[in-house]
Amino acid sequence: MTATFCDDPDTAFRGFSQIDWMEITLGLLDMPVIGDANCDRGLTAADLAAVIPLIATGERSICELDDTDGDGVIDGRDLDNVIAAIFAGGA
Ligand SMILES: [Ca+2]
Ligand SMILES: [Ca+2]
Repeated sequence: MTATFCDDPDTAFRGFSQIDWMEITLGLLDMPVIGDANCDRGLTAADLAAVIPLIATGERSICELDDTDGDGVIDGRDLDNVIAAIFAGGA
């Protein structure tokens, strides 16, 4: 990889700022939502429907945001946490 530097600090600064803004915007869009069992980047009642089969089968969601307490197991505590988070957020 080759680094390219610009002699004009104003141009270099503007270009750098634009890149930073894009990275910040993309970063916000990609923020994980703990309890997002259906991996749609939101926390809604649909996550309840998604987490129940995971409890029954012992499988994990593709995005692995279903384990709300971080114990490595999807169980009733995760279901309770998803319910609490949905009601806390007013969903
Ligand atoms: Ca979701
Ligand atoms: Ca868990």
